Amino acid sequence: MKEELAAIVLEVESTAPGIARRADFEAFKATISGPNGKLTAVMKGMKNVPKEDKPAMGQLINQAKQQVEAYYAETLERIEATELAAKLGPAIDPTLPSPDIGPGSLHPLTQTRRRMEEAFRKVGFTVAEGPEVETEWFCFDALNTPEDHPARDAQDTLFMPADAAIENVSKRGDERYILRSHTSTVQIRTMLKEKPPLRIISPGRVFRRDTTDATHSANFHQMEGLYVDKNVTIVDLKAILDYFVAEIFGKGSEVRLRPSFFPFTEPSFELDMKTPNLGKLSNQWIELGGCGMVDPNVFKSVGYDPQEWSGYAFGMGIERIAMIVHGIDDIRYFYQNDLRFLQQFA
Ligand code: FA5
Repeated sequence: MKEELAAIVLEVESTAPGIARRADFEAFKATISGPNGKLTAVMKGMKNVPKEDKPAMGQLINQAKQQVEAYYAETLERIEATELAAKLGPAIDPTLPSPDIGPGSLHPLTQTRRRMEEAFRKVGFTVAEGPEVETEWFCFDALNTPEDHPARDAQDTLFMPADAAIENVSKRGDERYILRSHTSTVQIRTMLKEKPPLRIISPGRVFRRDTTDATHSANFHQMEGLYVDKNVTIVDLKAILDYFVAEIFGKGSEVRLRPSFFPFTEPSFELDMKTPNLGKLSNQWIELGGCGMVDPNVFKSVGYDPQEWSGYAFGMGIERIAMIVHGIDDIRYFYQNDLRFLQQFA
């Protein structure tokens, strides 16, 4: 029996690697392990083995069975891999377009940002950029925001680790790096680089430790605006906001300027809009942005003479505007990358 078992294992070992088709494999397997197979016959012969030899023989049979089954598994795996390759055809070309997904389109936030940019470009504004990692000086000090202002609290602003080294973001002193909490930093970076008069907008991503809800996200987008010239007044600010609202939402949209406070503008306002039909946010005043006349201290921090220059600034939430334009009642849809949502804007 011992020799028989060794011969069976040898037969499987030498035959299995040469089998290429599943049917041939099944047929060969039947000659060994099927009801009339050679291994089955040896197993059946156990009943004739003397009682005292049974344990040793049983062990030998088990060993042979395990070896044979390992060859079966190896053979089957190889056959299945060949079958799969035949089904897939020649090697996949990753540069070919996917057959299932149609052409992409711009994200609704990008579309809204571009519409906003277009409206401001028409009246002479150019786009300025600034870094998303900022320093406390650009985000707060230069914007007349005192040391004890709540915005400087770690509860509201995301601070980088104390030893972070961001080589391409200039520092004024040894202040800490932060993720910018508003795009007003670009006002400062632009005024330090350029001489007045100025007329810029700056769209970009901002970060806050805000709790997410239907109208708030911890990571959203703003569009900053800054106009610096001689004799700029609130009338100019009101005129640009009215123009912008009419361009984006159409004439007759209901907006209001609500007195507010920002350290970097005086006086300051919030621009609110009465939402049209907007699901669970219908017919409510929703805040689009903050604005006001540039505070003389901001001009001083960038070396502009506040006696000579005046200006207005504003900062609007791009998500809020996209929500009203498209009738979206929850800001979270913008970040879920759900194709069913995104395809509506294709
Ligand atoms: C500011 O960030 C000021 N820098 C705006 C400003 C610029 C005022 C220039 C004066 C002059 P505020 O924190 O209110 O202000 O944010 C401005 C707008 O961003 C809000 O009106 C709102 O539309 C949007 N916004 C604020 N927080 C969130 C948030 N968590 N999620 C989505 N949008 C937000």
